[in-house]
Order: sequence, then structure tokens, then C-alpha cells
Amino acid sequence: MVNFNTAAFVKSAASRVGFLRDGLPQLAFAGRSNVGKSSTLNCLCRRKALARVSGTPGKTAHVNYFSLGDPHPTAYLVDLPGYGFARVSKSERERWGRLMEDYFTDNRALKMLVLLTDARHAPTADDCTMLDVCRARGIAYRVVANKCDKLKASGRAEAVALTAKTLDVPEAAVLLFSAETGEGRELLERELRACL
Ligand SMILES: Nc1nc2c(ncn2[C@@H]2O[C@H](COP(=O)(O)OP(=O)(O)O)[C@@H](O)[C@H]2O)c(=O)[nH]1
Ligand SMILES: [Mg+2]
Repeated sequence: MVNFNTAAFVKSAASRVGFLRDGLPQLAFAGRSNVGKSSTLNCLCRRKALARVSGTPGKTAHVNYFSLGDPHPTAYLVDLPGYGFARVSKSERERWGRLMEDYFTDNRALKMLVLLTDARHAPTADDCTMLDVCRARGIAYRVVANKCDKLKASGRAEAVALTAKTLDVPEAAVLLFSAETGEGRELLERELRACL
């Protein structure tokens, strides 16, 4: 059984020539810049700084790979470049689009895409596009509404409903999560294990 505690950084790819194509299963994490992708990876792996947590989103996009399995990798966690940051140039956005397109093309090793959203806000058009890509390519996905520690207890059901409605998924596809408190971690871990 794959152990998330064994995660180790493998490499950063700036284009498809750097992609890992060794056939080992991949679990990818996508979402807007600053939504908490790196924090969620750290939370899953019970590490403080496996993936860098940044307060300054929008830097040059890379696909970051972390291996699971010790001593030999048996799967990868993949931190996909964030999107939706307003202050990036058109050429950077186009580079991001090509990188993502390349990552999803013919990637049979991709077992699950975890789409991270901010539980306090409606998902964006870019988030909807991400799920459309999954649907079009038959990639399994899970919606993780992060930062739920910031919700009032009375706002939780409403947050799930808004997220599900905006993304056009069943409410059961939305997991309230907090990388800060660890809420939802065990469930997400179980689900990720199950698709490896
Ligand atoms: N309150 C709260 N803050 C979070 C949570 N997850 C991430 N953050 C904060 O959100 C900011 C961006 O996190 P980061 O992981 O770098 O986002 P990324 O750009 O998607 O990788 C940081 O200041 C984190 O501390 C969470 O679950 N709750
Ligand atoms: Mg990050």
C-alpha cells in the first residue's frame, strides 16, 4: 500500500521534454494560484515544506513531481502549475496552456485529477474548464474545496452546494478540506490510494 509519508521531490518540468513517462501512476493536483495546492500536498504527506508554500503566486509555471514509495517509487503526486493569476503576461498564459495540454495528452498514467477550489468562493471559469478537460478525456476527478477552516459552521452546506452547482458535479463529488487543520485528509488519502 502506498505510503504518503515517503513522498520525495523528484523533478520540476518546464515543458513536455521533462515529463515523467515511466508508466508509474500519477495523481495530479490542479487549481488557481494560491488556492493551496502546495499546502494540500504537504498536508497529505505530513510534511511542512515538501512542496513550497508561497504567498506570491504567478511565477513561471512548472509541473512538479513527488514520488511515493520507499525505497522504490510506486506512484507520483504531481503539482500542476496554478492558473488564474491576473498579473501574468499573455505569453505566460499561452505557455501554461501548452504545458497543461501536453501534460494531459496521452497520459494514461494519470489516475486522478484533484481539482482544488477555495471553499469560500464559487469556482471560476478556469476551474470549470479544468473539469471539462477531465470529462473530455475520461480522467477521474475529485473536487476538494480547500480552506474550509475559514467557513462558519452555518456556511458549510452552502459552500458545497455552490461549488457543486458551479462545476456541474454532484454535491457528493465535493470534499470540504483544510490543509491548515487537516480536515478531510484521511478521506482524500483513502480515495487516492484506492485509485492507484
Ligand atoms: N486558512 C487556510 N489557509 C490556507 C489553506 N491552504 C493554504 N492556505 C494558505 O494559502 C496560501 C497559498 O497556499 P499555497 O499552498 O502556496 O497555494 P498554491 O499556490 O495553490 O500552491 C498560503 O498563505 C497558505 O498558508 C487552508 O486550508 N486554510
Ligand atoms: Mg504552489
